[in-house]
Order: sequence, then structure tokens, then C-alpha cells
Amino acid sequence: SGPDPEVLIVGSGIAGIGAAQRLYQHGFRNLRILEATERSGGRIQTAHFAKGLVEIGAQWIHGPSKENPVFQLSSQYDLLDEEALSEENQQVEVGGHPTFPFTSYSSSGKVVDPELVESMTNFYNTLFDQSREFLQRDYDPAASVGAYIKNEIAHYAQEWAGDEISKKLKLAILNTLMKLECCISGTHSMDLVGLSPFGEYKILPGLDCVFPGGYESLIEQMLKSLPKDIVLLNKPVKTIHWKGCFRGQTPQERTFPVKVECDNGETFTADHVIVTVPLGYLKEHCNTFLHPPLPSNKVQAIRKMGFGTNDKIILEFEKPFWEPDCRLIKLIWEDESPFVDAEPDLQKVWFKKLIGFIVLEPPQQYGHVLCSFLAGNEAEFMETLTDAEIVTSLTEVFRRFTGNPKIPPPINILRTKWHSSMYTKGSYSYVAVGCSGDDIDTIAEPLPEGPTESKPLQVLFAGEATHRTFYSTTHGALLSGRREAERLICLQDVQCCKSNL
Ligand code: 6YU
Repeated sequence: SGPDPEVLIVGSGIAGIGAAQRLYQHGFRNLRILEATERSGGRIQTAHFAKGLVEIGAQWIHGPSKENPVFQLSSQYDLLDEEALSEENQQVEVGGHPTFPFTSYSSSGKVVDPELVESMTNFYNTLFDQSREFLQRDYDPAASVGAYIKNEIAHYAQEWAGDEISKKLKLAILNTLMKLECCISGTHSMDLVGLSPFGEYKILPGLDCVFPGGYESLIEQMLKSLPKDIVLLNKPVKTIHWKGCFRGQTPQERTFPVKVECDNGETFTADHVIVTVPLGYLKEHCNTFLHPPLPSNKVQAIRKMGFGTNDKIILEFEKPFWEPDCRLIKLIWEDESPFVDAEPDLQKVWFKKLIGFIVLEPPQQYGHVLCSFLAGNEAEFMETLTDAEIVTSLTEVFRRFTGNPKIPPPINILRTKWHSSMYTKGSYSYVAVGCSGDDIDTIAEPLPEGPTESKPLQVLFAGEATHRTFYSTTHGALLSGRREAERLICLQDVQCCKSNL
């Protein structure tokens, strides 16, 4: 590379923008971000809905405390409220289980005893915490988190006192908690999530917080620190040609090892390309996205790693049908159990995968708005339905669970379609059965691999799915972008030293 290498970043999500920020701060000036869509932010996206703002993608800063770079940056930009910034908030250790005041309804239209729900939740949380302890063990009691938790439930359920009806209700509550875990992990079933690598994911202290001005306010601030023309929108990259010798358009007419080709035939030459496209996109295009193709160990890791769907359904009501202090409406299907497979006909049952609705608070800011999460095959099916079909099904669900047949339908709906989104193809990554943290590192390994000749670090990989301990989060994505920027900064430093000798 010359003194100021040409760097291209593919994808203008938080990983790509984070990489650009770090490089720009270190004096790199030949920088461009190629983004396929008409906007920056990727899976960070805020929309207007009802009276206020809602999040289409990332919702919370997970673990907002000193070690979290998204928290750090957002504090620096003054984007968080006082409560989120307080020392007290940063020290809360919920171990990934935040709690809200809730009302649980059952499918027979009754309110379920909150003490029972709480005791089952504590029991479940203990099993969940245990499932994160198999990283360093020689022996796994089960292949998946789902299998492990179900075995443990089966074991303890033998000792449960009470009649068959109360035991059934306990299993139904536990099933709801496992469905919630599917949303958190972004997977169809916890049977797909590997047990031993589950402990790779690191939970940071701090009570999860939101952005009063929307998550996208962070992206807007980050972009302000970069020159306006750095991001080129509507530039879907088709193929990255590397290990080449391509003539560029710079005045010196020097040659470059990389040429990036867009869908419309436009090309860009570079010394280095940082790829930040989502794993879902990489999975679908891994045979053609690079030329020469990706090495087989990388392709295998990309295929093995999990990438699922977690969608949202956001509803506005004219009047609330929930109590004023209720923050969470939980739905418990009494006929469900962790030991019974869900009915395969999604048309009939897709809405049974819903675990409940978060009340967006306060109503003066949002209106009367409920937000639900839906994971896996049911979410992907929901994406194929019309708004009217979804509203009809959910109105029936609300009426059935509350026992109030007069609840009017919501007046407005917004749902996400992350699986159908062609440049994402799902929501975020998880460590699937059969893969390990090493696979994440393999995906992150730059190309060409190993010690090489004169043109190192031609293609680098960032994005949430490349962060071993914070995959699936915005802070993992940001750190991964900065990590790849640092590789180029180090390379630059080494080359400067060599030329000064
Ligand atoms: C978080 C949260 N959160 C909910 C939902 C979603 C996600 N996340 P990007 O995709 O942003 O950027 C890539 C760009 O590349 C993009 O703009 C593309 O258009 C572009 N591109 C693609 N192909 C291209 C091409 N060919 N050419 C050019 N450009 C191309 N994270 O911290 N808090 O509350 C949530 C949530 C519905 C969808 C989330 C959350 C995940 C983050 O949104 C996500 O990781 C980052 O934004 C990704 O940034 P990026 O830059 O890498 O990609 C114990 C345990 C278990 C572990 N699990 C814990 C799970 C915790 C995750 N929580 C999620 C929960 C919610 C609600």
C-alpha cells in the first residue's frame, strides 16, 4: 500500500460506520462505504408510528455500562436519558433477565397467578444460567440448549406437588419462557442453539436502556463525524475480486489487488475491503460474493453458524385494554408444553409463538402502543401475511386471553420483515449446534490467510456475526468494525516503520 491506501467498506450499518470512523480518526482519507439500500443504519432503524418513534431493528443497549462501546458513544453524544446514565443503572446485574410489571393471561381467558409465573421464571432462569456453564467442560450433557433445559425440567417436574392441571400450567409457563428465549437468541427453537458454545456470549452489567430519540440517532451522530460523501447509497455489491492486479482511476494510475463490482456493473478498486454484510446475506451468496471464492473453511463456518429471524409486530389501540401500571402482557397457551412439538400448520397456529406484548411507555410519548416479538418459522410465515390478516388473528387472541369479546381491533399496525429483507435475510446470528466460537473467529479471519506476500489484508470481515463474545448485538457489531480498522492501522504503522528504516 501507498501512504494513504484506498479502503472500501461494504455495508453502512454500525460495523461499517464504526470501521470508517476509526480509520478516519487515524488519518485514512481514501475511504468509501458502499451500501446496497437507500439508507444507512442497517439493522438499526427507527420509524414514526402512532404518536412517537418505534424501533424496527435493535431496541435496547444490552448491558449499558463502561465496557459497552455503544453505551460509551451514546453517552458521549448525549443521546441517553439521566436514568440510563446513572451509576446505579450501570451497576444493575440482571444476568440477561430484566423484569417488568406484568399481567399473564391464559388461553382460557383467565389471569394467571403472578406468584406462580414468577416462581416458574426463577426456576427457568436458574436452568438458563446453568446452560451457559458448559463452555470449558469436557463433557456436554446435551447437544443443544433446548435439550439441556428440557432434560432438567423433566427431572425436576417429577417432584412437583399438585394436581395434573397445575403441573400442566407450570409446563405451559415454561414453554412461554422457552419461546421468549427463541426471540432473544433469534432462532426458531432452542434445540438449534449449541449448548457448549452458549457460554461464549458475554453479558455486561447495566439495566438495558433505549434511545429517547430512537436508536438511529446514534447512526446519525456517527455519520456526522465523517465527510458527507463517504457513504454511497444504492450500491449493492455483487462480487469482490481479490488477489488481482487492477488498474485504478487515481492520477498515479497505480494497480490495486482488489476490485469491487456492483450489481449495476460499476466498479471500485481498493487496497483493502472491509465486508460487513449480514451473515444471512453471506450464507445466501457465499459462492459468488468473492472471486476467487471464499476458502472452504470459511464457507463451512458461514454455513454452520446460525442466523434466524426475530420480527416485531407493533400495534396502536385507540384506548388501552390493559391496566395503567402493566408494562408487559404475557400470553400462556395452556395446551403447550416444552415436551410437545408445535402443530406444523403455520396458517393455523403462527400466532401461538407470540409470547406477549410490551407496553410502550409512557402513552403521552407513544400513544397506546403494544410491541411483540415473534421468532423462527412462525415469524417468516407472518411476513407473508397481509396487515389485515394479522390484525384479525391478533384481535381474536386478545379477546380470547382477556375473556373480553369486545376489545376493538388495533387502529394501526407495523410489522417487520427481516427474513424477506434481501440484504439481511434474517435478524441476527446464534451459535448453532455443531459450531463453536472458533467458527466465529474463522469467519472473521482476513484474506489472504496466513503470512503473505506484498499485498496483505485484501478482504477483511466485520459485522455482529464476527464477534465471538458479543455476536447478535450492536456493541458486538461496533467492536468488530473497530477491530478490522485497527488491523489496517497496524499494517499502516508497520509499513511506515519499514519505509523509514
Ligand atoms: C442490540 C437489541 N435487537 C432486534 C431486531 C434485529 C436486530 N439487534 P447491519 O445489518 O446493520 O449492516 C450491514 C449493512 O450491509 C446493511 O445496511 C445492508 O443493507 C448492507 N448490505 C448487505 N448486503 C450488501 C451488499 N451486497 N452490498 C452493499 N451493502 C450490503 N442488538 O444490541 N440490542 O435490542 C437488538 C434486535 C429485530 C433485526 C436486533 C439488537 C441486533 C443488531 O441490530 C445488530 O447486531 C447490528 O445492528 C448489526 O450491525 P452490522 O453493522 O453488523 O450489520 C445469552 C445469550 C445468547 C446470545 N443472544 C443474545 C441476543 C441479544 C440480541 N438482542 C436482540 C434483541 C433485539 C430486540
